[in-house]
Amino acid sequence: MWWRLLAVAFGLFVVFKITLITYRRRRYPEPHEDWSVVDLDDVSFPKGFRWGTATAAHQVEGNLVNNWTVHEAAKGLEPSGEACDHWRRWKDDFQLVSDLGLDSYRFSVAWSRLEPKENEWNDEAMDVYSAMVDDLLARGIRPVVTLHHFSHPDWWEAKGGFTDEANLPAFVSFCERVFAVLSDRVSVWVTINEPTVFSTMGYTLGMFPPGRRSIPMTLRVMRNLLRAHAKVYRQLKKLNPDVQIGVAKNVTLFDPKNRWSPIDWPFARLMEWFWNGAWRSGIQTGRMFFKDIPEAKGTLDFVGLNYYTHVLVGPASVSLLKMKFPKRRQEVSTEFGYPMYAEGLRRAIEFLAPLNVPIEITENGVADAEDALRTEHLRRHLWVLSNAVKDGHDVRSYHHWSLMDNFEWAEGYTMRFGLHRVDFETQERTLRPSGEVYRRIVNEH
Ligand code: IFM
Repeated sequence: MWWRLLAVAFGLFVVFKITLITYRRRRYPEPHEDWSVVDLDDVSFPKGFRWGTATAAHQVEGNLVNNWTVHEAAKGLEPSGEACDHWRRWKDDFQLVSDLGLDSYRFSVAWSRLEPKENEWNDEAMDVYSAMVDDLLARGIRPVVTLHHFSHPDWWEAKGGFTDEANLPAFVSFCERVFAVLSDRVSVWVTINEPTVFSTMGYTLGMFPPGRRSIPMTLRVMRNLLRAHAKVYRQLKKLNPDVQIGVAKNVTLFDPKNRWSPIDWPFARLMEWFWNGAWRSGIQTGRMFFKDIPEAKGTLDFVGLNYYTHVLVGPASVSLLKMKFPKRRQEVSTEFGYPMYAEGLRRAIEFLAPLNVPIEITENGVADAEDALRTEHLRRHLWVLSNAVKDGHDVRSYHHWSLMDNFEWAEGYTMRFGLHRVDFETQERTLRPSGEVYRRIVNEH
């Protein structure tokens, strides 16, 4: 008798799981194109669509002293050092942007350069950023300024950085200072680059400064980043309501490693919520990780999308913690290890759409020293983007990461994301064939 009951219970369990998985597969599809039949030339973009490229201060400027340089030394990482020597070569680099025919350039300002010691301001450095803005505008290039892109002064880090809400006013006043000088000419601002990457890499995985591994601290930093964004947004809008202010959100998609597994599904959904959903609902509802942050509600004029990949997860594969990236059979691994999954760009756009603000693609690119994959990567992503725009998604720009090879954080100079190859011995920049392809596409559209 008992075995009959057991068989019935098992049967019911199997039916239940199959129903659940079927439902989830429908609700969270993971599309894959047959790229061999896609016409990648079939792209079009509306008039006014902006084409750009992006960099960040610590990755290109060189000779900075900040939380990152301290971390590089403490962990024995490759030092950022001179980087691309962009602080001296920026005019020539902007010529490269012009030569590509671009009309938008996203860069960040280095807080550690502008306020090397607490309350001691370097006005000469501010003049240089101001001259950069003038130069870009004279070239017909829209400057997009990021206020925090992973790096900040070491004196601020020593006080706890984003772990302590009491530190936020110092960040806000730095932002106000930059804004006071540049906002008459800069109309698009990114407060914080990739808040989830910053907090997870620095406080869960310990690969970014300050190299901690603590989930409670990660959550605290995530909330404080949202608070910081909200405070900066509200303060800057008071000073000049005409500018557009947003965040550059890294939308990494999480899919179950085994799509048949009833365990991998909830794991993927949990990761997705942690990485993407909590942030989006923080902006929508003013609540993040069970805490009220009412000032965050509605603080976006646009949302920046940094899209790179999807990550296949399940509890059995602690792939994320080991930074190992499984891929689907039909996918290609990029040099960074994660798969090329251009179809995910559409999903990332759809994820951000409920925020009801225009989307700017603030980053998309691939590490590819030999330039073997970049052209295909670029063309596939632009094809997906073109379809999303044709279908009515309000995406206004595309910024390729990056203008040139640069300091790729914990990976040092090993990961080459540039449209231009940089010889770090001579600082010579050479346009890669994929850069030429980008130039052609930009000029055709
Ligand atoms: O280089 C980084 C950038 O600083 C932030 N987004 C991802 C890029 C490539 O890893």
